[in-house]
Order: sequence, then structure tokens, then C-alpha cells
Amino acid sequence: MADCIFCKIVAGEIPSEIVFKDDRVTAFRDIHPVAPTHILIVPNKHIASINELQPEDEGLMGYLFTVERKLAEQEGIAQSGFRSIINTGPDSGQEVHHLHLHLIGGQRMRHPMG
Ligand code: DGP
Repeated sequence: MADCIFCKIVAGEIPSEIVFKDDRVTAFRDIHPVAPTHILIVPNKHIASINELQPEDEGLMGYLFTVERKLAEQEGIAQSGFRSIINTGPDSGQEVHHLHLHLIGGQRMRHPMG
């Protein structure tokens, strides 16, 4: 997608601190971290949000979480715990319309549901 900032990061056209990359996904540090570890894991192919997922994306979505587990171990937060967030649409506050999994950890967080 020509105007997608995360497609440009995947393509290496915009600099970012990439922590993992292969033929299916790219993971890089969030530009505005909310915790000591804040990594975004994105599919290399453009998918705007969960609303646009197709049946053939099932394996890819599972793989995003496999990469997240490895990165949590790499960051040393697998045992202390971490939060996984995927925002979808206006009410969630989704700002970038390229599906991304937030891996957030390294500090104690308040429960998000009140
Ligand atoms: P969301 O609200 O779920 O769409 O989160 C978008 C996240 O993307 C937000 O935490 C900030 C991050 N972000 C936006 N632009 C850039 C960028 O150019 N580089 C990096 N590394 N992160 C970005």
C-alpha cells in the first residue's frame, strides 16, 4: 500500500528499530513506547485490520503470536508477563491501518477492564 507507514517500514523505506524480520512478519520498536518493552509485530503483507482478515490469513495470525512469544523471551519479559493488544477501528483508537500486534511489558500494568 503506497501510503501505509508500516508497509514502508517493512520495505525499509522508513527507518525503525527492527528486532525481527522474515518473509512473513516484521517486528520493530514502537516510536512512542508506553512501557520498557513496546514492540509492534506486523504482517509483511498489507492487511488493514482484523476486519479485513481472510480465511487464508489464519496461519499468519497464529505466526504473529509465535513471534511475539519468542520476542517476549528475548526481551526477558516472558515470565514477568506482558500484554498483547490489537486495535481495530475507531472505538479502539487504531491509528495505523496496517494490522499490528502490540507487545507491551517490562512494568506492572493496571488491569485494562477497570
Ligand atoms: P494503534 O493505535 O494500535 O494504531 O498503534 C499505532 C502505534 O504505531 C502507536 O503506538 C505509535 C506507532 N507508530 C506510529 N508511527 C510509527 C512509526 O513511524 N514508527 C514506529 N516505530 N512506530 C510508529
